[in-house]
Amino acid sequence: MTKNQKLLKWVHEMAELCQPENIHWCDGSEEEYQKMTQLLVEQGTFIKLNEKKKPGSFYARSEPSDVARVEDRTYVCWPTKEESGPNNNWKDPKEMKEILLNLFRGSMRGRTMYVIPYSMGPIGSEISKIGVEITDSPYVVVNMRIMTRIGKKVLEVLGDDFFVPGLHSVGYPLNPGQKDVPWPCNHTKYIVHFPEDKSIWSYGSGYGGNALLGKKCYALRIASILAREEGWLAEHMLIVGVTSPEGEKKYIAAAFPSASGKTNFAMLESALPGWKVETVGDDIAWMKFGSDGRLYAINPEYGFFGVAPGTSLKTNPNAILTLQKNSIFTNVALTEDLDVWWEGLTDEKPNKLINWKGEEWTPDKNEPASHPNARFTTPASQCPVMDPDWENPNGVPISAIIFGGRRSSFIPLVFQTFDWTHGVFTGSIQSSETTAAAAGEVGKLRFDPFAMLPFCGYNMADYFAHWLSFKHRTDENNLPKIFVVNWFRKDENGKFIWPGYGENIRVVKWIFERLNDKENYETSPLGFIPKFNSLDVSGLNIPENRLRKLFEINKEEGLTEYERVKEFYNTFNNKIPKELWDELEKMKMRFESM
Ligand code: SAT
Ligand code: MN
Repeated sequence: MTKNQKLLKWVHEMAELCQPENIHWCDGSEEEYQKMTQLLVEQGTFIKLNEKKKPGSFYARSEPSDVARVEDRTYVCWPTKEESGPNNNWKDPKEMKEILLNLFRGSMRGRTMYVIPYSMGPIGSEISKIGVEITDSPYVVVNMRIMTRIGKKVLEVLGDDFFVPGLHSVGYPLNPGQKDVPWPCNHTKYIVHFPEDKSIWSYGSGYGGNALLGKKCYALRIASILAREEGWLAEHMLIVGVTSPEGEKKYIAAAFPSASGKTNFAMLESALPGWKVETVGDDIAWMKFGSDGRLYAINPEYGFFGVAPGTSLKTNPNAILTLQKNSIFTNVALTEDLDVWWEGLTDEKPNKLINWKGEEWTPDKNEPASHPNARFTTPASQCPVMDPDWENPNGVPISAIIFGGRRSSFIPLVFQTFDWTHGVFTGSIQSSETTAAAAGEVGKLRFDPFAMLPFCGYNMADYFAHWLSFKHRTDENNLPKIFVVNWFRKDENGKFIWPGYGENIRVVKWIFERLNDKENYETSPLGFIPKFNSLDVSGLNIPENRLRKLFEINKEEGLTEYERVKEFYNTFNNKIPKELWDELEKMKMRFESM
């Protein structure tokens, strides 16, 4: 199994604490997966889907209160609150450990404790990192097997080295003879990170990023801490390879908040002939310097945990092709012939469904049949447009970074920032309207710098400084150029102006041309925007006044934004780097002289 003393000791101690009935070390084999999915079917957590429609696939419904990440229950416990920053919930680590020890004591009674060794990134790659998740949820095990590389091979590579320990319990112990429920969880939830020992403790939820600890907890929160220590970047970004009709290829990374179209962008089917997009990753990028001084990115994940509603052959055909088999669907709707359905999958709604709550549903019902944060878990290797280099252990060279948010107004369809410092400033003030990926209000504008607000494992002011420092780590010419996009701008009637999806390639094309120094821009107070007629809108039939509206930049809104940002920066107790304050003043002056 393993001779790693730290691992053996930790598993032993956690078993003493949680008191499971059995311990199972996951080997990651196909046979083990079969057994576990079978067990989940017997327990009522999984329904096996129609083998003809979705071979090897399963359907799960969560408890209606456990449907998304719980940001207000997520903590990063540095020794001081200052180190965690205003962007994280905080408690004194000793106090928090006490709380958790009490919750975890006996929390796995009557259950099996699974030990999942996993690798974020190709097993054995220099850039990859290893974690071990202990969980009492077989649902988590089978999802982790799709989302990360797990099992025996990981232990072999780990040897005696460092790993990130992550303890997870659904917090639903079983008394002798007590019947289990399909989705065990607990009303009390804690998702906690301890930077000092790089450990993760997650209690009470079985859903997504709360429970699959390799994803947000490790690959973003803990990894962002490691990245600062070691001089690299762990980011909430998709990665794509873009090839022009001339056969030139460039890689682009893009940060968007959760449930804002990263998976769609990552698998984009170009609406412009000759342009091709290939997928490296859809959610997380780890970027490190190569020997040539450029930034290279890997996707540390192995699968996609994508938002189902809105995904269709029209909006994202490659995702639909990916999820045809060996997939897990959570909180979508179930059809009469045991297939899955969600809002937007087909124009016509099925006559009869079982909704995500397990109730009969007909189209006249006034509520969606699937939960807005319903998800598919599906292997990346099944995606027909995976980039040939998606598992390259050295990563792919990044030429551009895009920041995107949901903004109904103010932010134009696309602009390029003036330089690295201005780009970092722009990332630091990125804002977006909230989505169903996190529990809480939807559609509320909030600052979400670098789309990392819920995922940065330390004070974001220090994170901004870390980003700024990259200018001094290499020649600035080696660094990716930084852009901003906004697909979500609305007209007076609240309708989206830009068609989005496959048409977004037009924006990518403009970015691509900018990277080749084409004179296709003009200067605005926000940055370089497309010169009129330089964005390829051939065949789109958007009237000129609507096109202009996509790029409208308003002085008053700019000055309001200035005040918003000032207030935001002031929440960081004088920690915001002076360079960013200077950028803010420069932005103000540009708007004033409009
Ligand atoms: O539940 S997850 O955290 O994996 C999805 C997301 O919020 O991006
Ligand atoms: Mn995400």
